[in-house]
Amino acid sequence: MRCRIVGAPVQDGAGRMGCEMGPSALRTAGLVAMLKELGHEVEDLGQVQRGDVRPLVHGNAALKALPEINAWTVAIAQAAYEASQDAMPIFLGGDHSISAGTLSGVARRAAEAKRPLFVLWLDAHPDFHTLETTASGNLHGVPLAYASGRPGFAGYFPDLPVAVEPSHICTLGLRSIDPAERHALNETGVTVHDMRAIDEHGIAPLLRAFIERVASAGGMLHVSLDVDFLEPSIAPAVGTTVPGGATFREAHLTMEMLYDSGLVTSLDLVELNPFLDERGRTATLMVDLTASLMGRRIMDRPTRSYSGS
Ligand code: DIR
Ligand code: MN
Ligand code: MN
Ligand code: MN
Repeated sequence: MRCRIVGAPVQDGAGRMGCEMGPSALRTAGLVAMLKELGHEVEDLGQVQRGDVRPLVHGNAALKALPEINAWTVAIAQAAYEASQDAMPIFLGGDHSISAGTLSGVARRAAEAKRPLFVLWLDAHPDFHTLETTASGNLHGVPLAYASGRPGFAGYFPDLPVAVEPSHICTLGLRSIDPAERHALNETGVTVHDMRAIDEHGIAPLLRAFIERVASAGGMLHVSLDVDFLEPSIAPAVGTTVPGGATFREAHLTMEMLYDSGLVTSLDLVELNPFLDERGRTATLMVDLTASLMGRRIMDRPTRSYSGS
């Protein structure tokens, strides 16, 4: 497969500094060499450059860095659209606000290809706040709401070329949801598998059911992997750790099943804050998980190929 690496060194969407070093840490942990070892053709496009910031004032006084995130989203959406032409883009965050741009760009690409876009959101949080409902004001808490066309972003975030259908979104690993997000998730019909569902059923049947839906719809699949999806004891380098996350094997199994599906057309690796790490162990784990998503196997398994690319 042809992969394009796109660095998006955004930190203004998180509550603290450090995520701008995320792309460097993922590259230092050997991302490009790993992809080449697995037989992929890799092009590293370097870092997205943020465009000009214009003043923006919103009624929610808690919002942080709205003009900056608006400008980043414009630039990342365009970069994502371009990088997804005849290749699988891998976006290196940066905090999760980058996904406002990556989803916008890949949704535009999918619409042009006349294929439905599905999104797998691997995260402790749903990031489903609007600009009105976020209490922290950290804009890494809004990208999924923006990309799925929830109201209230017009004039503050760039106009979405095409929204992701909420019924095509599956969140997996949730364990920290604010009341407004819980309400909106129930209303919009996003598929929600919280940690309790994973405990009760196991991760495999939940993920398999979603993969089957994507396959039968002939969909493209964007995977957005937030470091805090993982249990903090194995992935400490994230600003918003929440106990009780996916284990090492649950996370690798998720990635291995996604590889076997042949459906993944784009990937975000987000929220890595190398400043909080011990010797790069979280960056290394994120690269190893990407390896499982891109074909590293323990023993061989049958794979299917649905995607045209
Ligand atoms: C919380 C935390 N829901 C917020 N969100 C985080 O600030 O809106 N997202 N940490 O990644
Ligand atoms: Mn997130
Ligand atoms: Mn999160
Ligand atoms: Mn559908």
